[in-house]
Amino acid sequence: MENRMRALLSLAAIVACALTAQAQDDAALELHLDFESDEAADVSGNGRDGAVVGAPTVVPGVVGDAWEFDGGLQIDLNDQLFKDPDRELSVRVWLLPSDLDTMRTIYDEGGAWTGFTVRIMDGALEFATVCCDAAHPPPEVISVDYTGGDEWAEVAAVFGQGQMLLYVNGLVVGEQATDWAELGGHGQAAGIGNISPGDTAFGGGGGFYVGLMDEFRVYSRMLDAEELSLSVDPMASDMVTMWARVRAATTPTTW
Ligand SMILES: [Ca+2]
Ligand SMILES: [Ca+2]
Repeated sequence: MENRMRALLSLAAIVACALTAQAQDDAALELHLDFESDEAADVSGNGRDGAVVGAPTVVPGVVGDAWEFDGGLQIDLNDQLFKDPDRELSVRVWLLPSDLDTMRTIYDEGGAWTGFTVRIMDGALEFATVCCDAAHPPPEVISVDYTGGDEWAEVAAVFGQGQMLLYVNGLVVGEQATDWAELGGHGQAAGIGNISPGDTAFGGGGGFYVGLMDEFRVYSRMLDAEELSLSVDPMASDMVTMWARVRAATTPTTW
């Protein structure tokens, strides 16, 4: 029995190592704020540290620590990446909002000509993209009821190939086709917890997010449901994925 427990622990360690290696090897991971200190340090390896406006409170989170956003806190992301065209763009973040009323901006990149914005609006979780016209064309919007509840949830907004998808805990909660295949370059960079300067993909301004936030990541590719489900139910799904990889690597032809 003891041996079996030891073997299981070893296996868990192998899976954890494989996942860590996989995450670090993801060339499309452009930004990762883990909120382990009171600085918006980018731990993706790309050096895109954010500029903190306000004073975060560091609290226990989903992975290590998280930040409490008090309604006067935001992170400005000024790297050129956040102004460049986006053929594919995904953001994922763990949220535990404490205020779902009015407008609570989670992520805003670009603006009302060309942009990508995720927010809470009067009890709904909303995701908008717009492109690429100075006449401010109508955005494409996904809006779903969001109760928030008392538990952390991982929200992901995915854009690419003329498609938008909104996920909560690895499940698609909204889908929308777009007329634009990509988001063009934009003068406004990005912000977390409120808008980047100017306006949003929804067309108007923004508002401060209130509540907890952890593990904010930006990718230059479309995340899929399977990988998003891993962080919600890691052992179950990872074991399947892990075994599939092992078998694929060790089995020369068919099985
Ligand atoms: Ca963390
Ligand atoms: Ca903006």
